[in-house]
Amino acid sequence: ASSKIQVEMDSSTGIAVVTMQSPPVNSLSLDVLTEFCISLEKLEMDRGCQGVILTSSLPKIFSAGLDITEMYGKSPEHCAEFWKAVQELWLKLYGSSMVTVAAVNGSSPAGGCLMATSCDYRIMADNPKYGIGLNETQLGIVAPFWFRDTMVNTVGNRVAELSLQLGLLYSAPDALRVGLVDQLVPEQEVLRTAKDTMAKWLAIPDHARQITKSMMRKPTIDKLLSHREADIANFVSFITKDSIQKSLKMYLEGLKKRKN
Ligand code: CO8
Repeated sequence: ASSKIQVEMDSSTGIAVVTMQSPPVNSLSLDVLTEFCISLEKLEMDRGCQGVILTSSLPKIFSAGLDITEMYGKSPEHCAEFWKAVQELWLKLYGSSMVTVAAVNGSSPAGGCLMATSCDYRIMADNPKYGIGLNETQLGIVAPFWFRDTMVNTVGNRVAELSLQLGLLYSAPDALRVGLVDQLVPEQEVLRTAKDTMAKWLAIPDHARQITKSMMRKPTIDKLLSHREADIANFVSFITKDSIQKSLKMYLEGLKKRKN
């Protein structure tokens, strides 16, 4: 299979650019999640790598989030395996000891937003057509507690509550206003700005920064680690319900219809 996650390591700067390249929309299938996890694991072990910039090769889309077809019409066993891979990627990214910067060069709904908010810093293209947020309720599904926690840790409880209940997708300017992203720059400058930002983060004594990051994030990570199996069981029983499968079907059909 051709690579869906491209890793470009610059050993002179210690920065790796990890590019999602899974057309048409960089949705996170089981294959993509697995490859992504392995790439992050390798970088984490690489002593020469201190920072990761996460971006997309697709114009207009950072990531469409989880691949809905992995959750629709699949066996409970498949759903469990898929969910375990989603957990694994989040644990690796949110818990990374490296500096992580999201170069959000397009729309980033649901799981895409989760990945961006799992990074230490977010730079987004200043295009109001690009949306970012946890829109799960709009699909009739419920973002799990660790999606919520990641959101709360980024924007605070009030904005997270509005955002999650209403399934809000924020335009880039609105995302900046509520603190969901840290900075907007013109589209062609997203990656360069991410590199400049990374250089500033890497100038901080790394050991102190790592311990501080861990102090901030460990309680959130430990919560999932201690409820991992229950979270999988909960996902599987929820997603395989007839009513939820029906919602997903309607949503998928809506996505397809929009085009014609
Ligand atoms: N999964 C699978 N297929 C997708 C997805 C997706 N997330 N998103 C888009 N596609 C498909 C479309 O159906 C379409 O397929 P086809 O070519 O066969 O018609 C193709 O990709 C291209 O999509 P669009 O034509 O819509 O492309 P656009 O460039 O017009 O728009 C967007 C791109 C903005 C990304 C748009 O596709 C979109 O909004 N997608 C849906 C995003 C979304 O809502 N994702 C939510 C996924 S759920 C999730 O991530 C967390 C779930 C937590 C589960 C908790 C349960 C307990």
